[in-house]
Amino acid sequence: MSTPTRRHLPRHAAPPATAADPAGAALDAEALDAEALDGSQLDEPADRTAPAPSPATRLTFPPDFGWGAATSAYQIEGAAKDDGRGESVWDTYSRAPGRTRNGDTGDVAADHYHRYADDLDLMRDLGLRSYRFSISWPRIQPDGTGAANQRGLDFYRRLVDGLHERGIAPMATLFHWDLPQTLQDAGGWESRDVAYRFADYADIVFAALGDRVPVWLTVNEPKTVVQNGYLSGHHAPGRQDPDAAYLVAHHLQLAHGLAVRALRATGGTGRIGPAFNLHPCYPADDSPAAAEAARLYDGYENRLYLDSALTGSYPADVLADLGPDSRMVRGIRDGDLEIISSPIDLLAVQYYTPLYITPAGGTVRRWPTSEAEWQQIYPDGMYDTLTRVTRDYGPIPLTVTENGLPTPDVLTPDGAVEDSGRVTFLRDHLAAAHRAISDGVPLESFHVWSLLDNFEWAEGYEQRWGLIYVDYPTQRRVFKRSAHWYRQVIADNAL
Ligand code: IFM
Repeated sequence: MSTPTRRHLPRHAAPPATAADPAGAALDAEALDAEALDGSQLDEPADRTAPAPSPATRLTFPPDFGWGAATSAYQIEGAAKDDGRGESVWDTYSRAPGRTRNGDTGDVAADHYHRYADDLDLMRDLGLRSYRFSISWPRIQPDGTGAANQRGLDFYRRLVDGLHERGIAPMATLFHWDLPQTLQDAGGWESRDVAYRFADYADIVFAALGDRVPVWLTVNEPKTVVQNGYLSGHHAPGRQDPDAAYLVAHHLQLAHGLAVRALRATGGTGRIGPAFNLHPCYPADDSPAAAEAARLYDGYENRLYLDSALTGSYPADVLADLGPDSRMVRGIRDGDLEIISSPIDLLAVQYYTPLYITPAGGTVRRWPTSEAEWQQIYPDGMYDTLTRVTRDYGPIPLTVTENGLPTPDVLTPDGAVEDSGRVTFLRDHLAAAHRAISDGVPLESFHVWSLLDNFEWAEGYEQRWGLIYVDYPTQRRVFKRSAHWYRQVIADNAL
């Protein structure tokens, strides 16, 4: 490996308070020039008392726009030991002392596995047209290999059928981080073989559900696995090994490509693509050094994944920075990039925060953060991200599969949850998405993260990301103000 760069510096060793963004540790250390950091503004939308927009000023979305919400298996299902489910890396990680806030685990979560029928009714009441969920690999193959566990498949069949019965289009993610522990014990994503095991698992799922799921997503946020799982170590499997991290990136990309090919081999009509969390990387100042640093940062944050999947090559600057002796570069075999860049039908984009890169390659904050301190609230970043993808990679259909924030939600005695900060956030980000559509971005759907409050990984249950409040002791669900607002947006097809 070449001389360690900023991506390999020990800042990743400090556990940041983020679940999804690798720059969190650096943000902590370098936020001294931040402008407004307390986030209290989030519950004070600028136009709280403003009248609703008149029909003339409304932002109308394209007909058939896919209004949606998203979840993932480990974060909501619970039922950790039901119906033959095996252990995943997140069972292991969250049960280890000190890994998650308050020692929280996904053992029960929002108990969606048992309450899915009621949750489907809530989705219908919300007016959803699309529901993005993930399939738990250890429910389908408890040990990550071999015969399918029929009871696991049956659960997803019931879920998918229930969606169709309610007129909601299923969008299924194959991997949202819950790798079977047995495969982790065999090397996890550092092992090339696991990418092939993933393709076997995908085969099983396609055979069982391929006729009922119109859109498949392969790997959710490979970058988060790389950066949080293998650089900072505050996600499963809890490693801090930069050299391993980028080999993992390659194998996750390979797994994506193999799953695309597996779907094509079925001859089915389903569409498929990857789900990338993209962070616009802006220079923190006007200096050439900041521009150069932002360029490389963008390579690690975005182009590593976009270029390989969409153009069939890894970015040269990132490969040069990793160096010829890095495990990743040595791990790339002939033909891998052809597999990784197998033609896809759509690209899923997840946008949460911008990053501002200093000349030294660190990060600074420019905007208020949400309760997730890694998340700066910057709606224009949604516009920049969507238009950048279209500009740089062509008019591939896009779906936003995650966008949202945690807010300090409280259930009042009269049964209301006033999350006005979420309403403001979603309105502003949807307006930015609308502007991108107006400027030619082929965005076909938008999924709020998240449908329900859920297990926010290392943050446990403390952060609430849902449109729907979950009272964990009783598992009662309550529409937050944002859910009522979103229902109206969907009904109007307009902001
Ligand atoms: O909860 C996560 C999700 O699992 C992946 N994307 C980011 C969300 C918020 O951190």
